[in-house]
Amino acid sequence: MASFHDKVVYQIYPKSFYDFDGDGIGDLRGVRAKLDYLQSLGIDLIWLTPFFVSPQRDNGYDVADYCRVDPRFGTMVDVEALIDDARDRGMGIMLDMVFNHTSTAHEWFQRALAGEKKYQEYYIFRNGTPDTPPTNWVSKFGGSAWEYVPALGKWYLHLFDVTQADLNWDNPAVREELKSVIRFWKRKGVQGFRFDVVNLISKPAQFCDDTEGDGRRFYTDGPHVHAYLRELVADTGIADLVTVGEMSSTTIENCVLYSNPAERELSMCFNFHHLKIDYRGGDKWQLMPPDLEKLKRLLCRWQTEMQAQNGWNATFWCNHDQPRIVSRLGDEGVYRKRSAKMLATAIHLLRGTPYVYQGEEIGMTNAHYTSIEQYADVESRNYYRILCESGSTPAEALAVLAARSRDNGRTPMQWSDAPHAGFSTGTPWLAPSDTYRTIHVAEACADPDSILHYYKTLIALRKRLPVIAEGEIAFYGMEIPGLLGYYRTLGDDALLVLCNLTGDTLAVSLPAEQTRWQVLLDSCGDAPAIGERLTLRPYEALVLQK
Ligand code: TEU
Repeated sequence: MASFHDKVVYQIYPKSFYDFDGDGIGDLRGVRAKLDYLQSLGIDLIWLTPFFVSPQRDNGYDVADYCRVDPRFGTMVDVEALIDDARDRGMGIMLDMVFNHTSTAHEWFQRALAGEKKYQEYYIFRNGTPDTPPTNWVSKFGGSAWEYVPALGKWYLHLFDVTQADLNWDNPAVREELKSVIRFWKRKGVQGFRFDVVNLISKPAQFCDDTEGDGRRFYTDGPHVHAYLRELVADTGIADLVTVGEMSSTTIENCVLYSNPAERELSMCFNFHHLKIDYRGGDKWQLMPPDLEKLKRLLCRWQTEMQAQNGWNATFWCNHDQPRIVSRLGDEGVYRKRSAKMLATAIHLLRGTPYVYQGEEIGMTNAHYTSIEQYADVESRNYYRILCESGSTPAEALAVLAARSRDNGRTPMQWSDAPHAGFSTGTPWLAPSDTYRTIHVAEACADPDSILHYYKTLIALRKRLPVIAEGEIAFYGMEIPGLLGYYRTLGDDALLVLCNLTGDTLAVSLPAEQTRWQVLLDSCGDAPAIGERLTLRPYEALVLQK
């Protein structure tokens, strides 16, 4: 049994988790202060998004020094204490390695700008004139993916913000530098690594215009990505740690290679296809109601094909880049609790390692901001301008941000109904969601029927029933609109998971044998009458056990 199949990972965005020193920015001591809470959830690993020295233009995903702690978040002593305290409670720390790019404030880039050839070769510079970028590629955050440096007469590539310069992985010296970073943190005792957009690290030998798209087809799952990952893992000795790659616009074929143990790359992959089901024409900035049947088809394909080829998925709905799942696929109103529990069931019982993102376990909602000044995210601010310039009214652009902004997932963790949601005694760097007076951890701890307690149940079940961690998956009732159904089986053990993804009742027919199975779990608290004709209530998840 692979060591990570029965694990559950909890993701923390330290900036928004808990502010210990009261400056409005969450910090490492804040995380330490909440370790008992995390332990009570039953999780195994804590993934911390970057807290390294950074200008914070992209909230730490613009790293200026991989081996130093940004003073906003604390000190190295705080990290070491956090690793120790977590270990004492049976939890490991997983760090976020942003190796596709560095901040332009990184010493390497600064030395490149100062003319040092060695460091220019750390990045992707191309000679040129100010009027013509080397290619027509588009940055993920809007605008050209190239920036001109007049003093050098060169352009540099940045797939993300202009202050996030892409590293040149074809240069062995770069790969050695990054291995040193891994070794440094491994020595501190971390238990795992998450690799940011790691399938974008290998760029093509020739750069040419993309006449069909934004350029991604040339660098996504690029030519040497598998070789580079194998080398990184082998040379740093992290094959036994838990490693997860964030894969942008990837394919199943590639994710099998990234995560099949025989390939010696990573433990598992995040992919985002199931979260693009409400992008009109594939465009995040064009709203559309979620296409639930497409969601089912995607989950079914990824689950069954990864299983067939011995790949392993990281399963998730939420992270710091995504709007909140109850707001997106569930219900913010009367069915909030029930829909959050149904969505949790759907994810936790799939084949893969589930990730819980801070606040998801209490059913936190979107931010509900109403003015552009409330947003902090560089992507949101860029796209607000782009949308307005391309004909949207400010009200229309704000409606898009309200649904799509990454800040929806970054509002302060709601600990209590105290001012600023109990997150900070200072003024939070980002305003809490307007829902914090009713949705918070203190309330969830006190309510035995809360979403929080349901998450604890799901996490505990994974430890108790090997069929969840190790069983096979097969989908059920794909033809029934609105039903996400699947079997999990391991030897004589079996589960049938039935999720009503809709806000309407749903009629489901069951095979005679399954009508005799026991009810293991129900997101409504009580179970419906089990028979060959079964009616699921709005957003009900029902789990039957053989
Ligand atoms: O995200 C990668 C990424 O592609 C996301 O930006 C995603 O495309 C976007 O949210 C959807 O619109 C990772 C990090 O998770 C993100 O926070 C960073 O901004 C990005 O890499 C750059 O490091």
